[in-house]
Amino acid sequence: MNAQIDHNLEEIRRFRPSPEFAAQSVAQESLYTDAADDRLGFWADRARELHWHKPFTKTLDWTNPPFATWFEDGELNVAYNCLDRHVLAGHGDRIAIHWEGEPGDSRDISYAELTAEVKRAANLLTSLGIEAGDRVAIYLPMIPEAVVAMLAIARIGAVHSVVFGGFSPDSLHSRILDAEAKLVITADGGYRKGRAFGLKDTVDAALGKGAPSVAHVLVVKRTGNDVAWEDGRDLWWGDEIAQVDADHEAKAFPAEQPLFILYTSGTTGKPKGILHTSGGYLTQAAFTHRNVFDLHPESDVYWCTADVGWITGHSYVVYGPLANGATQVLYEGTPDTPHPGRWWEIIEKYKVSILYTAPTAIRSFMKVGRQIPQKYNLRSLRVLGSVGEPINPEAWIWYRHVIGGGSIPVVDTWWQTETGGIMISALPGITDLKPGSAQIPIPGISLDIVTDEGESVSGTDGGLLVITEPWPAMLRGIWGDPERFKETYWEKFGDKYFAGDGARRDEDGDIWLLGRVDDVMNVSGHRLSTAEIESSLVAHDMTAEAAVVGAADETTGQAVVAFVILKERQTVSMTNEEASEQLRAHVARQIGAIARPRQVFIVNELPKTRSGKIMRRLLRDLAEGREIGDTTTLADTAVMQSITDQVR
Ligand code: 6R9
Repeated sequence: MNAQIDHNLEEIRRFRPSPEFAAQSVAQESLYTDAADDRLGFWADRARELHWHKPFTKTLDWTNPPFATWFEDGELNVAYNCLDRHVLAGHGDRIAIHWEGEPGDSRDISYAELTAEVKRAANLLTSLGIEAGDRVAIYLPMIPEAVVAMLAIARIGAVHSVVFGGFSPDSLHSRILDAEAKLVITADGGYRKGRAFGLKDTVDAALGKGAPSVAHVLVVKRTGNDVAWEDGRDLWWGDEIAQVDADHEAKAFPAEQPLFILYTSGTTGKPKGILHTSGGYLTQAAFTHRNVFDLHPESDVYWCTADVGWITGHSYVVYGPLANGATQVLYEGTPDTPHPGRWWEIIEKYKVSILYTAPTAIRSFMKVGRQIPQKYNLRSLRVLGSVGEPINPEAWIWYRHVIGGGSIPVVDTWWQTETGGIMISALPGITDLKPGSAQIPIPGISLDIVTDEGESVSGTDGGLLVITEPWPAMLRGIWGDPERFKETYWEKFGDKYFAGDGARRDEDGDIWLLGRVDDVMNVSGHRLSTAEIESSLVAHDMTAEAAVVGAADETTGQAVVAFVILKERQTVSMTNEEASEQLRAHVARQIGAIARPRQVFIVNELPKTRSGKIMRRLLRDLAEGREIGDTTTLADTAVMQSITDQVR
């Protein structure tokens, strides 16, 4: 266990909900008792809070594990639940989205307006030949059209695959191919750090590598920069949407209709297409969003800072908040553009009351200092949330005090792309909060911490986090690869879902997450696979061999550190610094800027076991400046000394 985690575990502060907060709390203690008495009945009741075109009679079918179905014989329309339902209930004038562009342009969109736009977009998709079950790739910046596109696809029973706008042509290409997308929705560009960046050009490059399934590319005009155009294939979103009918009736689809695929890094190089379906997913997204954030839709202004390219953007920007009729902020750009107080300015402008963000962002604000947020009026805030990686107690306390004014709840939420919705979190208004701990499973979720052999650990021992019962928003599989689904999550323990995280309980039974136990890194809350970056490095002409580790980093949680052996002929023509710089740029180009290694060390050897496995644990020791651990299983024990000499 590393020093930081040891430090976390000594944390003993507790914060009881204030009586005023508890008195108005959405969540009630009875949620826990109801779920404990009748878990499936509890989830069925939550599902019935949605609108069903055809009510379900069956809750869970787990007769063919690990393939679950929830509410199987029911029928609903996900977009109807997020839009029409609120308009019909008389909330059409309520703002759904306060959109803020990075350059300072903004748009307020009511539920009635959002519904109207989604209806048109649904008609447009249909006119382009998209049918229920077809896959559509979305490669957009954080603009309202991203939300409109997702909901329009859902409305016609098609399946979206959102690819984060920072991914490279190669990454986009492999995702389009894997899902056999028929259509790509993109923009001419977007704004980031004060500059317009191209998106359509990346789509062109991706499709240039061959993508026979793609018939059309719909392009939203955002930045107005020049784009190449392929007649017949490329269409302007604005032109097309003006020509279609404004009316669209939401048809019912089965509860298990696929809703989206979202790719995430695994332990091998190839990203996994995580598949989510409709009824169970929406049930858990809506329930957790309402209760974990204490959402009062008539008065709150909610802001989740995640990009729609990540699962947090799916469940807690699009589906959870809109299913609950929330008013939310959507922001296009970076936190420090055009000035370091941009986020706080947005909170003041829209009177944001609930903020959901990541520890990496909080730590970077801590570095800049409290004098920046202190210039703004943040008194509208009443709930703060954290997601993506463990939040260290110092950051938790800073968040509560500097951003939250010292007395409002901070909830740390543990979950994954695969879980679809929040699984572990305090409920503000009920739980005594403990900085650094994600605390307890939400009502209706059953989990455990087990040894490598699958036995429950005793007391406060560390172990592996498993989910012991199926849950509504669970992934239904890996797109096109049922075997990999079984192998990755179920083979290890048979009937329990293996999350890939280490965890332990403290004396109170609260859960502390201890980080990934596999070769997946967590950089600024984004999952990256060591294998994927290694294969990118090795794909470069000058690389002979590469090993990648995630090293603890004060700001980003973990950082990518690479150790590379160059091919013989290269070493003469270039300095190590030049080679290292080229390789960093190469990875950023191939995978995306998020994967760019913090450091690339050029070395002559890598530490390997007799069976030839690279011992990344030793490289991590080195990258984190620790004394090198046990080297006795190395084939050549002198290797670490020689690498250390080259690196330090
Ligand atoms: C939602 C999301 C999932 C992995 C997960 C874990 C880490 C997420 C966390 C956390 C500690 C938290 N993680 N939230 N670790 N405390 N509150 O981040 O999904 O991108 O799939 O990542 O992130 O390691 O296994 P995803």
